[in-house]
Amino acid sequence: MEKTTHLSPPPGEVEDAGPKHRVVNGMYQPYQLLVPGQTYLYRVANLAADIFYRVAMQGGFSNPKSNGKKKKKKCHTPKMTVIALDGTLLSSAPLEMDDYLLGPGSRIEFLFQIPTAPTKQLCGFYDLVTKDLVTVIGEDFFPGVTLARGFTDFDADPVAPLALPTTLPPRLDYRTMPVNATRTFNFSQNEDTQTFFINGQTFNPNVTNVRVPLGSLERWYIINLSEEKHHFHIHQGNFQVVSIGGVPVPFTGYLDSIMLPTPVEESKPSPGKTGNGKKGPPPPHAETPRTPVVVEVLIPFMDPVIVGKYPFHCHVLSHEDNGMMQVVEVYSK
Ligand SMILES: [Cu+2]
Repeated sequence: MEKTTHLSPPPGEVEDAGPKHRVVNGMYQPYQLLVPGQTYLYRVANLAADIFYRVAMQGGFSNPKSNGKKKKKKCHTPKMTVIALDGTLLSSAPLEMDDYLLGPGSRIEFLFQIPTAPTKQLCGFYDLVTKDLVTVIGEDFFPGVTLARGFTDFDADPVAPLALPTTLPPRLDYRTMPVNATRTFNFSQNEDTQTFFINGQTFNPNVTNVRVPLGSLERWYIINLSEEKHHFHIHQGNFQVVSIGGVPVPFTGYLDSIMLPTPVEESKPSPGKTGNGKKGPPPPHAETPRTPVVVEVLIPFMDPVIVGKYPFHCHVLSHEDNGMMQVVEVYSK
């Protein structure tokens, strides 16, 4: 943000529990003026300890010069052209996104281009926002808010829009390589004691949980057994997401953190049918079962600089600090 201001948060918005005001670069709703036709690169990092963002761009209000003369028309908000996630360029091509779930520690870099004529498509502002988000089934609800503002400078001379990139250097797809080991990690928690576990254990800095010979490619199945979102993060490198809930994920690049979805509520059994084809009572069931979602990743332990011990953990800090962390050691063969 080039031009910023400090604004007092509106009174009455501070909650005792839950997220407080979201600040960007330490400021509440900083703003900048945006030139029609100009391309902007936004680098957004979630540096919060324990909240999630669903970031998006959102435009509003058509040309204010038409105020009072015509009805406001819906203006056009371009998509985010994402070029990097978690500090790493995507593979082969940018991705166009409407929004992106940014867990603690996650980063996104995207290009955003302000439209030019026809003026009716220009918005009066293009804000960086976070959309409504639920992180605990039935509980923690983070309402959407504006994070940073961008006001269209209608007095500026428009610039000719640059052509946005359509290609990026290709990256290695690890699915083409042999896997040396497969491991499973269950993330769970005890609601009563607010203790958090990986494979039933809390963090012990004196224990090395995983030992990996340098040069290995490992397949990790990471499973969230609790009713709260967790956010897996590993130090010293990144990984490729292969599937989520058994559904293959196309290769678009690497991450170093990923949200672990809460178990999926299975669809309720459909009402049984009686012999005459009419709906009968539903089949008996005690509780609606939930199926854990398996997140499958491939992790390369190949760079000699990572030899040594380092952690992987949930990036929600209150979870990590209350047990949800383990130590991996990469050793030279
Ligand atoms: Cu967590």
